[in-house]
Amino acid sequence: MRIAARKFVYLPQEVTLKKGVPVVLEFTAEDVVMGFNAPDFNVRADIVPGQPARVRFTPDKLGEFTYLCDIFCGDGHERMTGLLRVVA
Ligand SMILES: [Cu+2]
Repeated sequence: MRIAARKFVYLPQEVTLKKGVPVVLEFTAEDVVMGFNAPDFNVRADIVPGQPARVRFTPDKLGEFTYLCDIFCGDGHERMTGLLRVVA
């Protein structure tokens, strides 16, 4: 599953995952270094332009979980979030 990060959004902003099913999220950054941090699942990555970043994990709980950019990337940084929806 691919997610593009650019100032100051992730596209798509929401992804739906299945509980108990391993997933690989691949992030690309278009302009500057971004972060991906999903504290509910203990996963994070640096996303460097030109170098897709992959994170692997297995969602172990149901619900909606916000992730965020944890590398300051400019004026809209604080608003830069996305949603992981985990369904059965
Ligand atoms: Cu940022």
